[in-house]
Amino acid sequence: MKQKLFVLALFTTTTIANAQDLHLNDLEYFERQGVNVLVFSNSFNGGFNDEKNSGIEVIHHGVRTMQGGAVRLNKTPEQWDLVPKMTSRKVDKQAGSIEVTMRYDDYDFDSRVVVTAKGKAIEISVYLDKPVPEKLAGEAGFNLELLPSQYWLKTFTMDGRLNRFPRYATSLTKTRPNEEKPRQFKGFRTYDDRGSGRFVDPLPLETGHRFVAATDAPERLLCINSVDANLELYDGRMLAQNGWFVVRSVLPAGKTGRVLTWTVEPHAIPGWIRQPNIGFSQIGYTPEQPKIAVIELDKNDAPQATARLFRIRDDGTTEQAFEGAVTTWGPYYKYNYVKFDFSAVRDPGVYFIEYGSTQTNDFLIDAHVYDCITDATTDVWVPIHMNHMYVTEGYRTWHGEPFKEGYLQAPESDHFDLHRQGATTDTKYKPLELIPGLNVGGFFDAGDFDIETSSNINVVQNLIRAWELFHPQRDETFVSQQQRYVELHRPDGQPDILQFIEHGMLNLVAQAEQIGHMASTLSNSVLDNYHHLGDAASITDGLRYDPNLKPYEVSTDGKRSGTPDDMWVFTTRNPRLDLQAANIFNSAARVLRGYNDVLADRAQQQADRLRREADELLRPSRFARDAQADTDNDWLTGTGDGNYRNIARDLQTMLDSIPMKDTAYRQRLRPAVEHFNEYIHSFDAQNPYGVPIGLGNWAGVNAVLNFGITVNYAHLYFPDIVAKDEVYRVANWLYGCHPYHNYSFVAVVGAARPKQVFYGNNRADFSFIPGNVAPGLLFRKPDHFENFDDWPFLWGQNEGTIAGNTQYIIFGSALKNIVNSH
Ligand SMILES: [Ca+2]
Ligand SMILES: [Ca+2]
Ligand SMILES: [Ca+2]
Repeated sequence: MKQKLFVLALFTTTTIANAQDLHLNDLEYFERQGVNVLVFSNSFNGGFNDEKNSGIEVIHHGVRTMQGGAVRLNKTPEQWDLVPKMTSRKVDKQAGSIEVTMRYDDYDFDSRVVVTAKGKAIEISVYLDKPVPEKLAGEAGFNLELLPSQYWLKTFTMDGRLNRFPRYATSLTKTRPNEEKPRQFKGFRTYDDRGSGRFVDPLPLETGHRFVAATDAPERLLCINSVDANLELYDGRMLAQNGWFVVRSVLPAGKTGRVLTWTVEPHAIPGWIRQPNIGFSQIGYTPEQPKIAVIELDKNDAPQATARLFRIRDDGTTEQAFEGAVTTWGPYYKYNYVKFDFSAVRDPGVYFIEYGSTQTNDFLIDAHVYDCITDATTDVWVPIHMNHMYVTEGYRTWHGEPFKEGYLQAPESDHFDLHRQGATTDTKYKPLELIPGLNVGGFFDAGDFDIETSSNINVVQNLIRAWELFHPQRDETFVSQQQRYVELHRPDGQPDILQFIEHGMLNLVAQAEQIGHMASTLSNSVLDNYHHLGDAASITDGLRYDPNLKPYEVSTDGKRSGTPDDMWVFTTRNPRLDLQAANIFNSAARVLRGYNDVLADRAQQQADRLRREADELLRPSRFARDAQADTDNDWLTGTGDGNYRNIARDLQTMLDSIPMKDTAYRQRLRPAVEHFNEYIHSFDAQNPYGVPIGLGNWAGVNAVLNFGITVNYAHLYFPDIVAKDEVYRVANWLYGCHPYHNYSFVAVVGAARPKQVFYGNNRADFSFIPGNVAPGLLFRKPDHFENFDDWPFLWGQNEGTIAGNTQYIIFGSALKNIVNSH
C-alpha cells in the first residue's frame, strides 16, 4: 500500500483514555487500542504440527507479530517438533484471565498457563502439578515467538545491553547426541545427521531478565520481564528458514506449583488508528465495468463523506476526475467497511484513489487491462513445475532433471505429508522395490515436489477444459520430452497447453500401466528431504538406493548408493480415483489425438480398463452414485431443497456438459441458473466483498476461483440471467479488493502492486514464481484476516498449488473471453 500515514493529531484525549488498559473483550481476547493478545483462540492442530498460528498470539497495531506462546520442548521449535494438545480453556471475565491446560501425550506431561491482564501488560504464569518429566528436564520451557520480518534490523536490549535483531541467521550452535533430542512428529527426523549421531542445537543470542524489543520502532515495541527465570533469545532460522525469533525460559526441574512468571507489555501508540485499506483492482478496470473500491476502516475511525479519483496526465501532473459519496456497508469481523463507487468514470487513463489523506498507487482504466492475466501462469509458473525435466529461462536454470533414480514401492507407512500406505501394497511389487517407468511427466504439487495424483488429474482436467473451450494457441515454451528439456520464452511450434496436457498424461498413464491402478501420490520417503528448498534435482542423489551399501556409500560403478533418499509410490488402491482418472484419460485421448497418437491410444486403453475394473470394485456402493444422479435431477426439476451447499460445484458439472447436450437440456437448466444468480447476490449481504470468503486453515482461493469460474460460465451460457457485471467480483478480489492489504494475490503481469512473496519452492529467497496465485486471506480466530507480504512461509496464506493455478487459467481464460467478446 503506497498510502500516506494517517494524521494522528486529530484524535481526542477521550479516545486515548478508553484505550489505556488491556481488558478482556466479548470475543475472549485481551484488547487495548493498537494491541490484541489472543490466548489459545487458535490451538495447535495435529495436521502439520507447528503451523506458527497458535498459542498465545499478539496482533500489534494490526499485524500478528507474535505467536507460539506455550510450553514447548525445543528452544526453536520446527514444524515437525511436538506441539501440545490444549485440554481445556477457561475464561474468567471477573478476574480478567484466561487459563489453558496443555498436554504432551508422548511424555505424559501436563502444564497450565494462566494469562491475566495487569494494566497495560499481561502476566503469564506457568503451573505444574507434577514436575517436568526427567527426560525433558532442561529442555521444556515457556516460549514466545516473534515474527522475524517484523523485527529484523530493529534494536533490542537485554538487561540494558544494546543489540540488533539480525537480518539473517548467523548466531552460534552446538551439536548434541540424538538421544537427547525430544521426539519429533511420529518419530520422524527433520535433519540428516550425516552419520554423526548428533543434532544441532542453537545457542542463545542473549540471556537476561528484562528484554525490550524494537526500542526504535514504537509500533513493534515490546517489553518482557521475568523475575525468576532467565530469558533466552534464540534465532529459529538457524535450524529452519521458516523459524521465528524465540524468547524462552527453561522450566525449573523438580518443582511444582507456579514455576514461572513473565510480564509481557506490547507498547500501544496513543490514539492509534489503523490507516484505511483501500481495496481496488490493481489490474485496473475496463471503461464499462463497475468500479467500486471497498475501504476497510479501523472501528475507531470516522468515515469520510466522500472520496476522490485523480487522473495522472501524460505530462505527469494530476487532476481530479471524480468525487463521489462514500457509502456504508457496515462491520465485518474486526473492521468497518465503506464503499466508493466510481463506475461513472469511463475515460481510459491512469488514475489513483484518494480517501481522506490516504492515496492508493495508480492503476489503469482501459479496454485491455485483462489481456495478459493468464500469461505469467501459463508461460512461467506451470512450466517451472514440470517434473522430470530440466527447466531453464534465459540465463537461469530453475531446476535440473529430478528423481533420475526412479520411484520405490512405499512400505507400510504413516507419512508426514498426510499420506498412508496400508499393510498390503495392492501391487506386484515388494516394499522398496523399484516400480519402473514412473520418472516421466507430471507436475510438482505446490511448494513441495511430490506428485499428488488427484491434483495432477485436476491439472489435466483444467487444461483440457481451457483447451476445448478456448483453444489457446499460445506458444512460448519449448518442451522436448526426448531431451527432457524445457525452455521458457522459446516457441517450438506447438501450443503450450497441449504440451502441458501431454506432460501430465505421461505420468498418469505410466502409473496406470506400471502399477495397474492410480497411485495416491509419489512422494518423499524421508522428512529430511521433504522440506527441501532449492534445485529439485538435488532432493535425491540420483542414484538407486541399495540397502547393501552403508548410508552415504556409493557403489564402485557409481550407479547406486546406500542413502535411502529415493522417492516412494503410495499405491493403496482407490477405485474412485481410478474412475476419476479414467474420465480424464478419455478426454485427454480426444485432445491428444493428432498431436501424440501413441499417448492417446495408451490413455484410451487405460481408461477403458480402469473404468471396467473400478465399476467392478465399486459395485457394492453403486447406491451412492445413484444418489448423486438424483441430486442432479432435483436441480433440473427445481425440486432441490433450496440449500446453497455445493451449488456452484453441481451447477458447474451441468454447465460443463452443455456442449454435449441439446438445447432442451439448456432450457431445463434455467431454474438452477436462476437459483445460482440468487446465490451470487447473497454474498452482497454476507461480506463487503461479495464473494465466498473461507475461514479454514487454508485461505479460500480455490473456493473463490470455483465460484468465479461458475459465474463466468453461467454468464457465457445464460447472459440474460447472470449479468456481465457479476464476472468482475472474483477478479476484483484476486487483484486487490480484499481485506488486510490491497495487493494482487496473483504474481502477474499487469497488476500495479502484486504480492511480493509467496510460499513457492523459492520461498527461502523471499521471492515468488510469476503467475502464482496465493490462497489469500488466512482467518485467525476470532476476528482477524491476514496475508503477510514480507514473510512467505505460512502456506495457508501464501502457497500456490498446481491444481489451483491451473484453475486460475480457466478462470482467467473465461474472463478474457467474456471481456473481449461483447
Ligand atoms: Ca504435497
Ligand atoms: Ca510450445
Ligand atoms: Ca537415491
